[in-house]
Amino acid sequence: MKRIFSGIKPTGHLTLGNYLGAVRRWVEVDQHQADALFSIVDLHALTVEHDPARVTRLSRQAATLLLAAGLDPERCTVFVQSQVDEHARLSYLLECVATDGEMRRMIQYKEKSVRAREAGQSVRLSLLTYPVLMAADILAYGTDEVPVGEDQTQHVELARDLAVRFNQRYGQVFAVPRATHPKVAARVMDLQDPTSKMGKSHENTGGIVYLLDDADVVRRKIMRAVTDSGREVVYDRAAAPGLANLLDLLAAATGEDQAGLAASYDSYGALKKDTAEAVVELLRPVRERHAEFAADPGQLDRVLRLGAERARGMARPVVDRAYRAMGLLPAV
Ligand code: AQP
Repeated sequence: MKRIFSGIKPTGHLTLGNYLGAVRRWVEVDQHQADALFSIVDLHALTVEHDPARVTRLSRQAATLLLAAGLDPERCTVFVQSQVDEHARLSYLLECVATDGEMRRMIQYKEKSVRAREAGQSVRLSLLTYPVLMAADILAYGTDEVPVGEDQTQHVELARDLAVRFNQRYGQVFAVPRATHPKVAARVMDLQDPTSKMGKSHENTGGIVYLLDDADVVRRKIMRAVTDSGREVVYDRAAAPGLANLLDLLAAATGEDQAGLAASYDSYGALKKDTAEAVVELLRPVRERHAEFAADPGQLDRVLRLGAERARGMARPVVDRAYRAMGLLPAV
């Protein structure tokens, strides 16, 4: 059976981008057709300045939201990355396969290191190396497919490169994974700045729809979305990115196609109103179920304990093989 791995980092409250780019597919498709693992990748949240108590809170909230969105622990493995030591064990080995130049070319490193310096903060070494940890997350499970939003393409490519290089040098240990993206809304843009991605850790929250936003807040954010200066409703990502983003959201929520939707509107206001209602309805069941799951924290603890046990059982043999292949003595 195909193996799928994907993760989400607790750097902020989950957004509509996370849902449409990743989580919805995990729920609707991936957990039904593969041996799938979904992880709260909390170690990745430590690569920039962080508040420990907040990371703890956000990790639990993210896990609760994954269950609320419909991940079924009977069908798939839901776990917290830091509870499975194999990720960190393998990461070091892969650091011995990756190169310094490869790391410095990563777009997210370039962007975030500039941001940290501008904020007067030092750049953590882990910000440079975390794509290797992400490769370890993926490769430790013999993963075939990694369902992610478009922003993660470069990181999955790195995981592929490291798997191929490792296998060539030390013998066949890793499956070579590939990224998969949703057909629609693979890159949801910020409603206030439709040229940049809607990201959960971004500071300006006015253009970000969070999964736990009240319905009225969602409506307000979408009604205030920055649109383009024309009058006609067209689907053109380059010339009219604000409209294209709204059409992507409406298409993702309704299952219709963007160009057809564009042709059926003659005003921006009507498009915004329908998009707002469609998104509110899309998120309503997730919010409602989140409240139910949040009322029973013991259940989450049980799911995560079982998930970590299962994940360890899958990762350990792969990582042990990698240790032996690199010449390290087996543990006695
Ligand atoms: N805007 C988005 N559109 C489509 N997919 C998205 N994803 C994230 N944002 C969008 C996908 O969600 C999964 C988990 O994302 P993440 O936790 O790695 O990143 P984030 O939500 O973007 O959080 P940050 O901290 O704000 O990240 P940075 O600043 O690193 O981008 C992934 O599959 C991702 O593709």
